[in-house]
Order: sequence, then C-alpha cells, then structure tokens
Amino acid sequence: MTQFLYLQDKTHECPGRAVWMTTKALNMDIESVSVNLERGENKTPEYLKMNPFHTVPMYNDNEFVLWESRAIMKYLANKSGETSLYPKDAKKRAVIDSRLDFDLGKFWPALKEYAYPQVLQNKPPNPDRETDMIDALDNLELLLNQSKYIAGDQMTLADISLFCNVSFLWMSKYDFAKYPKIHAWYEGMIKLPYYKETNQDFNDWIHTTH
Ligand SMILES: N[C@@H](CCC(=O)N[C@@H](CS)C(=O)NCC(=O)O)C(=O)O
Repeated sequence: MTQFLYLQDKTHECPGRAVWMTTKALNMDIESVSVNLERGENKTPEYLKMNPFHTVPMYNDNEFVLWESRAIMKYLANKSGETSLYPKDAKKRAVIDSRLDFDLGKFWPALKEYAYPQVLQNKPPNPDRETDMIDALDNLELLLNQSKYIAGDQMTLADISLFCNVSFLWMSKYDFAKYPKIHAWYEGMIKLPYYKETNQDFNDWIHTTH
C-alpha cells in the first residue's frame, strides 16, 4: 500500500496545510513528500506525469492521483470511513460542499489577489483588492453568526479549508477586530491537538521573513 502526499516544502502554504490537517483529523498516517517550488520540483517530468497542472498539494494513492486540496480532503474522508468531517447525509454534505465552493470560488481568489503573492514577496497587501477581501470576510462572519462552525454545529472539512486561508491573513497580522465570530472560531480552531504540528512551521516562517 503506497500513499504519498506531496506538500509544498517548508512553508506549507494554505491548501497543503488543509490537506495535512485533514489527515491528522482523520487519524491517517500518510507519508509526505516535500516539493520545493522555487527549485521547480513541481515541474520535473516525473511530477508532470502525475499532475500536468503542476500544483501542490497532490495525493497519490497507489497510482490513483488527485490534485485540488478540497477534492483530496473529501476523498480522504470518504476513504477513512470517518463520518463527522464529511457526513453522508445529503443535506449536511450539500451545505459543506456549498461552503467549500465559497472557499474555492470566493475566499481563496480574494485572498490570492489581496494578500497572497504580496505577503509571500514581503510586500504589504494590495489595497486595490481589499474590497473583495472584506466582502469574503463579511460572508464568513455571517456564516459564523448562524452556527458555531462554518457548516453547522460540528467541525467539518469546510472549517479546515477556510481556517488555512483565514490563518494566512491572521499570521500576516490582518486586523480581525471587526469580526468577533471569526475571531472566536479561529481561537477554537487553534486549540486542535494537531494545530501546532501542521501550522507552526508556516507561522514561524511568515513571522521570521515578514
Ligand atoms: N485550488 C488549488 C490551488 C493549488 C495551488 O495553486 N497551489 C500552489 C501553491 S499554494 C501551487 O501549486 N503553485 C505552483 C504552480 O501552480 O505551479 C488547491 O486547492 O489545491
């Protein structure tokens, strides 16, 4: 049985951390391979043969290869048989999918335009793109006004995926004073027993380089 999780080297950026946290939440022990993007390790012939889109994270389960973090997270939850993070009930699952689509279609693109490349290149977030970021954060605050977690009363894959994106802003010192619900939810998420193992490197890296 050979399973490998390909994660971005050292910094463990958002989607990779989300998949890694999911493996921990599911008690799955999967060997990880670190991929250094600066050295082009995601563009070697071997890597491109598995994933022609050259993205990380990527998961290889006995030659069954998947990329796109949310798809990997769902597959892992389905494979593990654990049902709280991604319940089988059609309505519960649909709500989680809706929140994950919000993350992929709105939150992550806003983050990517507002802060991602800038902060990674040691620059301040782009003020011209702040409106979209605020809109996405307002949406998230609204969801957390309705329930303790993003898709209801228990933690699901939607919390893990959005947490990793919110944490990018948090760790780059965004001011969350306007968002008391996000604040309380975030404080709860960092108490997860596997939080440090999966996030500390990124946290340290972003604080030492920025
Ligand atoms: N939507 C994808 C995003 C993956 C992605 O863009 N990853 C970046 C690192 S955070 C990457 O692989 N960049 C290198 C490249 O695209 O060549 C996911 O959630 O997995």
